[in-house]
Amino acid sequence: MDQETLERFLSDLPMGWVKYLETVGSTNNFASRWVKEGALDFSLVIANEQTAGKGRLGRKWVTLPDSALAFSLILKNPFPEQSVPNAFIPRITGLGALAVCTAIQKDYQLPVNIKWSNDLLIDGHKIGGILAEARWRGDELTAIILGIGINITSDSIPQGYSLNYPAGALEQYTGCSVDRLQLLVSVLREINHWRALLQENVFIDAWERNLAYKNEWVGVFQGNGHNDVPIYEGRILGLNPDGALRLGLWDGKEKSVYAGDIRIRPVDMLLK
Ligand code: BT5
Repeated sequence: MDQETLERFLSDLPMGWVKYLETVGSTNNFASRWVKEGALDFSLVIANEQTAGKGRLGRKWVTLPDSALAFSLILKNPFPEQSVPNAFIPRITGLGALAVCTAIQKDYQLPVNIKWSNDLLIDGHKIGGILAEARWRGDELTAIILGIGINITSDSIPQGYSLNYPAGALEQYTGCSVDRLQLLVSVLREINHWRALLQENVFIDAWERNLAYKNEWVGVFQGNGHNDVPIYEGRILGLNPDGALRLGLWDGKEKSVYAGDIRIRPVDMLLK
């Protein structure tokens, strides 16, 4: 990959600024500086390697060279309508996750799904993640940086590093090699498509249809991964319009969960 090839591949898309980097700390941090410099909507920074890739809550995202996709897209005025309740902002994480899902489903006919809220799974293995970061001026949402990492070849899977979930890579499931640029273009197309529908019910419906572990018993864990005790346990029912996860609890009540990590809770653990 290089700058010229990247620009050629993206020529049919409504791109703002576009930058290819051989190596960077974090593409999200690079994009954050761009926002301050006045970057245009749909500006993209992509890196072959990240040395300080970020997950949520200060966690690390590992991007090893030549083996993965790691990019950040700047969405200015992300919502089609001007004045948008803050409750809609989590939909941007859904936008990234849904776009990766639908791109991989269309291009490779693979059953990718979304482990709420931001993990991409194939066969129970995490092959990618989303990190959406909002930028504000006072009360005004100026931009959202949509960071996406996807493991492509098996070399992308971090070794000797304690992971919070079993990791996988796309090529382990495709049975053929994956062209990173082609996949990037597909994901950007899907983002462009779903973005126009962000405020519609059809968007939440599609996000919900692609949720992993629907109707299964799960635990919700909060904190940066060292907490063994779930704050809630229940059956995944679906999503609220604001992107919160709807859990059905033991007592028949329903709980909306706004943050946390999902893990499957074996029934014997639940009965303890
Ligand atoms: C995420 O966070 O999964 C968000 C990942 C977002 C990465 C993109 S890459 C482009 C952009 N620039 C950035 O700096 N970030 C974004 P979270 O759900 O908090 O998961 C983080 C956890 O995933 C870590 O604590 C590890 O356990 C695990 N992990 C790290 N690297 C991984 C990898 N390559 N494959 C699978 N799991 C990984």
